[in-house]
Amino acid sequence: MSAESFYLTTPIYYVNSVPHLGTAYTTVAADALARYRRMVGDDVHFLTGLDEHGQKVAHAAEEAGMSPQEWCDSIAPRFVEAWEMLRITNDDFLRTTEERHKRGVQAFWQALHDAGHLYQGHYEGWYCVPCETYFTPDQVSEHECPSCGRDVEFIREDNWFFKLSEFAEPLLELYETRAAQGRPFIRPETRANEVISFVKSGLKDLSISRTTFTWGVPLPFSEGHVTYVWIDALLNYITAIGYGDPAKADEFDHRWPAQYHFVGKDIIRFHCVIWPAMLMAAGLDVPECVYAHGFLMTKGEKMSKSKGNVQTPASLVERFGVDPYRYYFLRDVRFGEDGSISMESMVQRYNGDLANDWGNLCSRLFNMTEKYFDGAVPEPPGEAPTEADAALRAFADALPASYAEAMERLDYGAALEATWDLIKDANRYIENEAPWNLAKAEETHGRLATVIYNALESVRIAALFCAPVMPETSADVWRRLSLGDIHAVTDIATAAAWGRLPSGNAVSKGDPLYPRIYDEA
Ligand code: ME8
Repeated sequence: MSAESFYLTTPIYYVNSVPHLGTAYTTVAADALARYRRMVGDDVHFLTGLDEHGQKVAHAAEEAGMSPQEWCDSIAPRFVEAWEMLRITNDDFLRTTEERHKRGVQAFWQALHDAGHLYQGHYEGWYCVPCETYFTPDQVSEHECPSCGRDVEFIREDNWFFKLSEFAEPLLELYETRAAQGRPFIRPETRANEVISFVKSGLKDLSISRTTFTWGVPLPFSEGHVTYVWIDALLNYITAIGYGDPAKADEFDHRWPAQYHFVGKDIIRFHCVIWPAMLMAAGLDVPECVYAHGFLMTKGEKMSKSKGNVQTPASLVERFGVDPYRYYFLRDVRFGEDGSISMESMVQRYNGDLANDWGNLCSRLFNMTEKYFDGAVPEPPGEAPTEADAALRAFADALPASYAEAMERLDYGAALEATWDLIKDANRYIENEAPWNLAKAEETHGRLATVIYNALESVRIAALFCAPVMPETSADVWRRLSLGDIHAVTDIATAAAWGRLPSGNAVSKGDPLYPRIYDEA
């Protein structure tokens, strides 16, 4: 295993409902990064999965008249299907009801128990089941959850507690040192302030077990206690790669710590406070970065299951296709910030960026190659490049570095914009060079070959950089140019070097990549 390990994760989603645009958003973003990192040669491990324990899931099962396990088994395939539909290339899919996970959770809490990080105590306070979160009396007014607004329950239980309060200083030091080293633990950095002030305000010890229901992983050292769902769920990031299994010690050492945990900003405290404290207590490294993106909003409101304003990814994929779906969310919403989504802007992006710019470039070029060169990539005669040739090539040459830099910042929008600079210049180039005029006279045929070659070469390179976000159409473009499997590329910068498109390759026209959508609403 010589390549660099690149381990990234999404949250594991609750199975109280089926996949929706919000959960798909995080998953698609992580997938685009995973695909890109494979294309730069990293040894990528991309994990997603399901959070199947806790009261919320138990309630959903009860309402459906099923056992919790039956309920989970009925919902899990919906996630698997949705991720397949969205061409998600996760390397693993963890369900917290799997033995490998339960074993790891028990090993972890046994270790913390043995090391003296836990004690038994009495918990009295509020609990929000939809958020699976404890709240103190001063955080709650009128029985309303301060996070989601729904009713909270008052619970009194004899529980086990984790001495979270002892980790305030080490956590603050972690945030500070990492920021000073230029590799912040919490990104985007604007979100760090919220976490820092929360930790500075003082941390309370955390109740880590529940005794009033049974749908969870039993604590190995105390009968009648199941682990609190969040501290069960967070552990998925290490149980999936072999924590707690001596036979997988090498895999664990190779993969951990993770490069990225992708999460939404709603669950930042769990990931930036509780999780690193748990890891520190166990003597394990903390992840490189927790990246908390913003919310997708529709008509000014957070899109959420509880607000009932969620749409299924399938309905949009049916209308637009899978690549345009992926493109829209990563191009139109600035990753890290909240973003409004609407059908209107999706149609606009589709018709403008995809049908007009990218799809049209491919169609007209493939057509002209067929018409003027019998459907084969022409051999350019090797004349000195004109200013326009040089300008087009400059866009292509600049792309690998600007794309890499944008992806380092997880600025998918900027990465796509850099790709569009090349696509737009290729369109401009064709307009200005007017191959249809060059085709009229014998003496301009050499120039015609150069122009078509350069434009096709731009298409080949643009498809490479579209591939992490739009895997299907990029692979299709490469197939039409008789090139190999775009998904097998492991050195994108070398693959993107100008002039690698072989002359003589058959070019097939095919159908338009993105047929225009006329109904604008
Ligand atoms: O919180 N916009 O699971 P969950 C953007 N099981 N992203 C959204 C979104 C929106 N409107 N709505 C949801 C859980 N998400 C726990 C996680 S991890 C150890 C346990 C995404 O099913 C976003 O990533 O409620 C958010 O953090 C996540 O779905 C919450 O998923």
